[in-house]
Amino acid sequence: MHRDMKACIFDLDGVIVRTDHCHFVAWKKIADQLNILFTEKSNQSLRGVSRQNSLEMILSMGNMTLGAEEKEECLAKKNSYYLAQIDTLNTSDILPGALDLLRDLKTHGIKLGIASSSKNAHHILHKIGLFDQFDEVVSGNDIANAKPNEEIFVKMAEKINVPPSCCMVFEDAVSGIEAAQNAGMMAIGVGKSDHLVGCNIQVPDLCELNFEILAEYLDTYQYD
Ligand code: B16
Ligand code: MG
Repeated sequence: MHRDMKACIFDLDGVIVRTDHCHFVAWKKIADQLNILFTEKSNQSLRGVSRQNSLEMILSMGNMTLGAEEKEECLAKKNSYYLAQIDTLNTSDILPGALDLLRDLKTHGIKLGIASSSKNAHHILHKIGLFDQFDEVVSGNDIANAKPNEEIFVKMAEKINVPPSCCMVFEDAVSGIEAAQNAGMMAIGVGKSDHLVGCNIQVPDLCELNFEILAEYLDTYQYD
C-alpha cells in the first residue's frame, strides 16, 4: 500500500539536543546524597524514562525505598539541579544533522512535531532557538502515561490531524520506539546504541537523511 509521509515527530533529548550529561550531573547529585552508586553507564538506562520513573530506577539500584514526601523532595531538587545545568544550552547543543533535516522537511510541507517525556521541553526548545520550527509540542506535562505508552504520539497525531500511518517517529530510547509502534507509527532509531531493539530502521544520527529517503522508507514499511 502506498503511504504518503505527512508528519515527522521527533523525540527531543538525544535526538534534537544533547542533554544526557545535564541529566547525569543532576541525578548524580541526588544519588550521592542518597549514597547510591550512580555512573554515566547507569544514566544511559534512564534515557527516555520519565523523571518519576527515573527516580524509582535509581532507588532500586541502591535497594532503597523512600516515602512519598521524600520522593517529591528528590524530584524537585533534581529538577532544580537540571535547570541550572541546561541554563547554558545554546544552538551548539543541537545534534548533528537536525537543522538541515528540519529545513528540508519543512520545504516539502511536512508537519513537524516534538513528542518529549520532558516537562522542560518548551524551555529547552526556546534555549536552543528551535521552538518556532515545530508545528506542535507534546511534552511530559501533557500526558498521564509515560512512554512506552502510546499516549504522547496519539495526542500528537490528533493535534496535527495526521493519521498515524502517515507519521514517522525519531527516537533514541527503546521506550519511545515501543510507544511509537504502539501508536501505529514507523519508528526510526537514532543513535549508535545496540539496545534500540525493535526500531524499523536505525541511523547513527540525523545526518544523511532527507525528505526523499524518509518518504521511501515509509512507503516500503510493512505494517502488521
Ligand atoms: P524532565 P525525551 C526525556 O526526554 C529524557 O530522555 C529523560 O532522560 C528524562 O528523564 C525525561 O525526558 C524527563 O525529563 O525531568 O525534564 O521532565 O528523550 O523524551 O525528549
Ligand atoms: Mg530521548
